[in-house]
Amino acid sequence: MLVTVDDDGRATAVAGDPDHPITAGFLCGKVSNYLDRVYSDERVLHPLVRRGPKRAGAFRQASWDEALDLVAERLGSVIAEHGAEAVLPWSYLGTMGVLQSGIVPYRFFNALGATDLERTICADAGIAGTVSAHGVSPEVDPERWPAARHLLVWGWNPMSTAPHLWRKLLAARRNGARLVVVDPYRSRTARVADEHLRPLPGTDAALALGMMRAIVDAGLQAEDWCRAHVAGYDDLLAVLDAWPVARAAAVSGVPTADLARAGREFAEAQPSLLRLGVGAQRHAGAEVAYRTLACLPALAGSWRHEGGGCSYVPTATAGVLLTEPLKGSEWRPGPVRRINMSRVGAALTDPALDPPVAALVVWSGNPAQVAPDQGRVLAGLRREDLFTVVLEQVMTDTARHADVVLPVTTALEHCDAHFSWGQHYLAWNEPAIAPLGEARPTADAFRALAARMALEPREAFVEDDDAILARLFAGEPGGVSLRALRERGWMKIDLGQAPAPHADGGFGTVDGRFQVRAEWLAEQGKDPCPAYDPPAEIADRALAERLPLCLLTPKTHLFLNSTFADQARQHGAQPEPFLAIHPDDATPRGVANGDRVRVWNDRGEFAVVARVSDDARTGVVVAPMGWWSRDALAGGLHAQATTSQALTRVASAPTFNDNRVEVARA
Ligand SMILES: Nc1nc2c(c(=O)[nH]1)N[C@H]1C(S)=C(S)[C@@H](COP(=O)(O)OP(=O)(O)OC[C@H]3O[C@@H](n4cnc5c(=O)[nH]c(N)nc54)[C@H](O)[C@@H]3O)O[C@H]1N2
Ligand SMILES: Nc1nc2c(c(=O)[nH]1)N[C@H]1C(S)=C(S)[C@@H](COP(=O)(O)OP(=O)(O)OC[C@H]3O[C@@H](n4cnc5c(=O)[nH]c(N)nc54)[C@H](O)[C@@H]3O)O[C@H]1N2
Ligand SMILES: [Mo]
Repeated sequence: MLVTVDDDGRATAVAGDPDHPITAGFLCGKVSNYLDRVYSDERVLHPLVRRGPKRAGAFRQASWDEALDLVAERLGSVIAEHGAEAVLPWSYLGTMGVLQSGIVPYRFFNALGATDLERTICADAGIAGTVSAHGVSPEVDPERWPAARHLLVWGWNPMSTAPHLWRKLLAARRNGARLVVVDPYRSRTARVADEHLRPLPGTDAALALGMMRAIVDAGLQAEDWCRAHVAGYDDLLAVLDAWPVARAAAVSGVPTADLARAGREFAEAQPSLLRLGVGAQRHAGAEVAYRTLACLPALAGSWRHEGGGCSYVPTATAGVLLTEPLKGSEWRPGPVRRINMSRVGAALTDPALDPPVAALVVWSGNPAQVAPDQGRVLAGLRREDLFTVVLEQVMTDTARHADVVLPVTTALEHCDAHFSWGQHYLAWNEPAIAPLGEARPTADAFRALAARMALEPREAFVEDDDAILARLFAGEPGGVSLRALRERGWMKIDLGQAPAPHADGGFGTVDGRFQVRAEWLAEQGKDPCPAYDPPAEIADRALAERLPLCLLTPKTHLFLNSTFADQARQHGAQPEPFLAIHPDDATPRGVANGDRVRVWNDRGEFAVVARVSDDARTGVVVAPMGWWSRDALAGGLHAQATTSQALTRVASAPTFNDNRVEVARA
């Protein structure tokens, strides 16, 4: 992003860097008006201290000194009473900057000996599955995607959620590639695809097994390549024996002929690319599902060709900045307990938890909207005996429940280095303007707090951004030097990845071969082979009697999770949450388009406006996420009030889309 700053030091424009090979001069609908955020009336520009009960959300302005003293004193008394594990940090990637989100805040909690947060809310179940099969890999570089001739987009809505990568897919389409989307919902991407397969949620592994069986039935598997580069190839063939196409069709709800044709086309139309999103890994069996899905491009031999193979989160390039050694886990006084971030609702309300969570510190995240089982999360945040500190740019629903809000800078006001979720570049974040009001970079706020609490080792909190970055980049990770990154603003990570990185194997696994079997699971007595590991609630027939509909809560087009939902342009274009419901499900319930409906299950309920159309699949309703409590029709609650805190069977990740509900006219 390029920022124009006037002589008075005010930013006047933001634009995409035209030279950047991915951005190519274009900013997405979320950040193209980033200045509206920087200069928003909603910015928190001074420390705030709560007045009155938590529900009231009333605050008074305080000085940094007063706020820091208060936090230091309250955290100190929590630790004196319950021990440091009574302090729970909660954060995700509100910024992906390694300084603000990662290194410095982590130092603070490690030095305290606080509870360790297990951060798996996003893509982890799928990563566990794909890494088991590929090892750590750069996967298929998006800059190679235009060479692909067949695009299989699975549980991913890039037109909304990755508009820059979408343009690489469009380039492939201009070159003649066919686009097939696998998604129960007609997302924006599905709407413009050549073909749209609509499985029941959580049945993707069954669908993939059927597609692979169709490939083998037609003799289209890449036999020689698989014999050379796939460990456990015979195990895969044995699994497929049990998956006739008709069985896969019955489980997934995708018609037999469509399923079989999609499988054959993926093998025939080379180079073929499977690109996974996060959507299909939000159910109990998700790790197994992504491990099984990864077998499809291997069986088809897609990896032989430039632009062919499997892509998800390119772990080798995303992981090139080794922040772990700089986070100071060795300063912990001993082993600390772990709490999964998707179970924050339980952690804040479980009376048996010992020690209890007596203090919560949130940065770079908004658990009041993004964590499952919203009713429990809010009940926890409303505990008057919970001391909550939130470091934020704006008054989110989480911040409104804080005891102390510390104002932090936006990306225009601080320095950082960013990794990428989906492409191979590192980005430098040069501060363009001075911090607004009394806002401080998140890292500096934690440094100040550590000084107030006299945390050891002192040097860890004296070390400035430049010194930390110098250490992080000392070995020029991925061939990137800090000096070059700073000068240019962005640098491609070079891990020596070839145009077709795994054409001759070279996977990041023990023997360099693609691994059909997950030996790490076999050691735990679990089935190591590709399989259909069913979702929990979706596959529960007894529950389906009472709660017949599956609810999906994907991303919206113009918000970034809950970020930007407060901004006039984005909110104006997406003013209210909705529930997409198929006419076959709406009609028997007397629900017409535009009706207000009530959606509930045993965890909670919310009210929303129905959009009746076949954008939703029969049996599946869809309520995209991200709106704030003030946009809710009742009780400040959204679809998140119904989502489950249950985790995936392997990899301890959330199961947002493994969720049964019932709907009625309100
Ligand atoms: N505009 C916008 N962009 C974003 C974000 C945002 O909130 N808004 N968030 C960012 C983040 S944090 C992430 S992780 C990425 C995620 O980006 P995506 O991976 O695109 O995330 P989702 O929209 O959650 O899910 C994609 C699709 O999966 C479908 N889906 C749900 N359940 C299933 C299933 O069981 N099987 C199959 N096959 N499909 C299913 C949904 O209907 C949805 O259309 O986007 C990033 N970019
Ligand atoms: N139902 C349902 N729930 C979901 C998902 C879903 O698909 N469905 N998706 C999940 C996924 S993939 C993800 S990644 C999570 C996202 O969960 P979060 O990361 O909690 O999501 P955001 O709503 O984007 O909140 C980020 C916050 O960080 C703040 N922030 C930005 N920059 C900075 C900074 O420099 N310092 C500090 N201190 N704060 C900053 C922003 O103002 C914003 O309020 O949500 C998950 N929740
Ligand atoms: Mo995410």
